[in-house]
Amino acid sequence: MKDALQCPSLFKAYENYFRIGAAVNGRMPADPAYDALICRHFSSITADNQMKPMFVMDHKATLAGGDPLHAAVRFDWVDSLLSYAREKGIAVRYHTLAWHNQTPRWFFAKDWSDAEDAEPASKETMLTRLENYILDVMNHVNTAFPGLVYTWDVVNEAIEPDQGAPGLYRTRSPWYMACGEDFLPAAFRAARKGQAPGQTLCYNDYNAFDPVKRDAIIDLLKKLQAENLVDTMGMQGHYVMNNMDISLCEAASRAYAALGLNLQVTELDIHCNSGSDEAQQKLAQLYGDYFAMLRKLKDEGVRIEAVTFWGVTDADSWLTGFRRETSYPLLFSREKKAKPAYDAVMNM
Ligand code: 9MR
Repeated sequence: MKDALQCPSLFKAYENYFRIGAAVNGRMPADPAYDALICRHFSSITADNQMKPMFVMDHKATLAGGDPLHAAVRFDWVDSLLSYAREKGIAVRYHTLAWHNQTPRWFFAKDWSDAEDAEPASKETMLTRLENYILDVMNHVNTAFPGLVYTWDVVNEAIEPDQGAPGLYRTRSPWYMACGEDFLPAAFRAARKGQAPGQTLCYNDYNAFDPVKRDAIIDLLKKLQAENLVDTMGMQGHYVMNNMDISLCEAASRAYAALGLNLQVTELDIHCNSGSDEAQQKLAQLYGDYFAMLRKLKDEGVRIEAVTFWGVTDADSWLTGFRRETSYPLLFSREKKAKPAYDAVMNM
């Protein structure tokens, strides 16, 4: 395998199709090898964690502020990555504004208490807090870093068929528990107010290829579209090599595009639990077929804005922890070599 820094640029190869992005963590910008790899191969970055609510909402300052409707925010984590992106001329997709996970529980408490049994805030309070938070983040980012962010994950992972509520909403989300489904249009309305020209507003979810979940997401998207609140469907794309079905990915992509929405693949990886030649060849075949499908859709006029890998090399992948076995899911190896999957994606 060739050193990834000796290989032709991924994003340049895809310049006529869509942006090619990667999720990056807070340590990568200061690591010369990662910096070089990111700049060579990616034209978009997403923070894997540090732009999520738990890294932005400031409990101490919120308590000190004493305003029951307005959480205090801090932007040191956000700004450090945005500064890096600006310096390197790389566009940013902002992940994420409203999510059930990685949002502090005190944000949902009446008096901002962090106690497990704290009294929850009312629906009205939560809808106001949501709007305030979204506008604080968007106004800050768009003022301090104009033109850098091209898309916002406004709501992440609100549909969950296993939890079975009408519309198949994720009922155990603190957002759903506080506001029912009304938090979704409220978040997008706030984001419409905060967005800068040229930015798209995205609904983002995993297993978006699954027909049951896909249809529930489509119902949601239609409701949002009735108020012109959403521009882009973000299909995360956390796949598993042994059961990935590209025809379902294609069918779902077409169904979302048929609504008139833009499309993004936002968190691409394909779990593969072996680094053997055979397994990595199989992974390469899947990646090749998947990208051929995406290029075909783009050629047919589907507006694919970006395809983002969830990590730069196999060493950065969340999958090894999540699956409790070593995963080899991306295009670049732990040794920063270009894998057969890289060649397959470049073979166009
Ligand atoms: O990659 C992220 C990992 O470091 C965090 O521990 C995890 C916490 O939930 O979130 C991971 O990123 C997730 C993303 O924000 C939303 N979609 C699923 C991703 C993988 O879990």
